[in-house]
Order: sequence, then C-alpha cells, then structure tokens
Amino acid sequence: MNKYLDLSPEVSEALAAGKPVVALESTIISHGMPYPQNVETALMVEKTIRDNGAVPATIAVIGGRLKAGLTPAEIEYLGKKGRAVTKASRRDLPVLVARGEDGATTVTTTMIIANLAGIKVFATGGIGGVHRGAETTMDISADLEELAMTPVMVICAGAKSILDLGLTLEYLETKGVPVIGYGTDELPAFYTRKSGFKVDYRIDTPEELAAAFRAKLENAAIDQAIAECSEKGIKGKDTTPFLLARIKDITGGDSLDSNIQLVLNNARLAARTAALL
Ligand code: PSU
Ligand code: MN
Repeated sequence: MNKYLDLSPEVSEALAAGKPVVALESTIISHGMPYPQNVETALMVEKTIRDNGAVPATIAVIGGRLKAGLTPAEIEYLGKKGRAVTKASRRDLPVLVARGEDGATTVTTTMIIANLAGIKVFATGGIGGVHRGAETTMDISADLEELAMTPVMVICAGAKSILDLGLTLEYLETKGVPVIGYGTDELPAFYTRKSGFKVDYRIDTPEELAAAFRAKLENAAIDQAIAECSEKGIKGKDTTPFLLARIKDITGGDSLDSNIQLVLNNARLAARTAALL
C-alpha cells in the first residue's frame, strides 16, 4: 500500500471484504459548485451510492495525505474553503504531499488515488478535455492522459461544450480510450444529452459495462505481465507459465476463473461434437 495513502475505516473494510466501492472527486465540491449546494450535493451523491449498494469513497488530499473516504466534516471543510483549496492535478501531488497541504482532486488525481486504493469505478459530473483553440494554446486536460493510463472506469455526463468535443474525442481515440454511451449513441455534453458527436459504443446494461471493463483490466494485466517477463529476462518454455501466474495475481484470480470456465466450455463442445462423429 502506498505510504501516503489513507483509507477511511469503512472504505478499507469494504475493499478487504470485496464489497463494491465507488470513488468520487472533490474538485466538483471545491471548484465546481457554490457553497452550500456543493456540500449538500456531495453528501447526496454519497447517499445515492449507498442506496444503490456500494460504499462511497470521496477522494481528496488533506494535510498532504491521499485520502480515499472522507468524513462529512472533511467534505464540509473542502466545500467551505472552495476555490481557496488547490485544484490538484497529477503535477500537483508531489508538492502538496511534501508540504502537507490540501488539494481538491480532479478526475486525474481521483483516478490516481482510486487506483492506488484498488477502487475500479468512479462517478463524477463531467471530465476535462481539449479546450477550444487548443491548437494554439495547447490547453488539453491531463484527464485525457490519465484515462489512457490508469485502469479506473469513469462514469460521467460527457464533457461540457465549453470544450472542443470533436477534438476531445479524437484525442481519446489516439490514446485508446473507449468512449461508451450508456443507453445512447450520442456523446452527452453535460447539460444536454445532445452534442452531435457519436460515441464509440452504446451499452445498455451495467452487466455489459462490467464485462467490457473486466476485459480491459485483463488486457492491462497481460501488458504488465509481458513487460515484467522481458525485464526479468524470462525466455522460451518458462514464458507461458510465468505469464499465466502473473496474470492470475494481477487480476486477483479473475483470470483463473475465466480460464476454468473456458476449458469447461471447450470440453462441452468437444464432447458434443465427438458424439456426432
Ligand atoms: N468539468 C465540469 N466541472 C468540473 C470539472 C470538469 O463540468 O468541476 C473539473 C473536474 O475535476 C475535471 C477538471 O477533472 O475540472 C478538469 O480541469 P482541467 O481542464 O484543468 O484539467
Ligand atoms: Mn488546462
């Protein structure tokens, strides 16, 4: 566990017991809405997560600690302090931690801390993207790089049309981030369902969303295992057993479950085919 990370007792117990946990960001509290609606909304979002069977983990940097799971008093503190809290993106974390300061986490840093904690799903309002005029300003949110890099699913209402939504989608395509519309073919533009841009895939059930994300995690596990294999100089007949064992560890045993099921499936098909011959 990262030495700068603090899980709340509730989040820690939930993760240890394999219960569902949903990460929530704090920039939406400090910078996204005025006080007191920001605090009221943050608490309502936590309640909504609970009412739907998961444990909320609101994420922030407080006193230089990376926190997953805030108390209502900590949420109130961030909400009252508002824009006086540092809006913390990836570049800000080292200095905030070293100085023991506070930071409100954006999508980027919420993903980073969620991933350190072992939280896979994150809900927010909207993500950052490519700003209009970025071809001269180069103002592109670090959120897009993080989405490419860190295996956390971000559930959002698209991005606000203050951004260049077309360029944002192009950037995500280049970086290999699948943009999925839940119950829609169109990219939502935060305040409105319509943007005029198509998503990559439409998905209509949480089950299908979970299956797609599981496949993504397994692919990420394969990439990591292959990298470790070449670092360690493992070759020839040792390669496959090493990769299978590492993938099993990285996926927390999920790959072994898939492996067993696919062998059983193949056995069923083989037996039926043999019977017909
Ligand atoms: N979009 C919104 N409201 C917000 C944000 C985005 O509609 O509050 C916040 C999120 O925290 C997001 C961040 O991660 O702004 C992006 O900021 P930047 O473009 O500076 O990376
Ligand atoms: Mn920017």
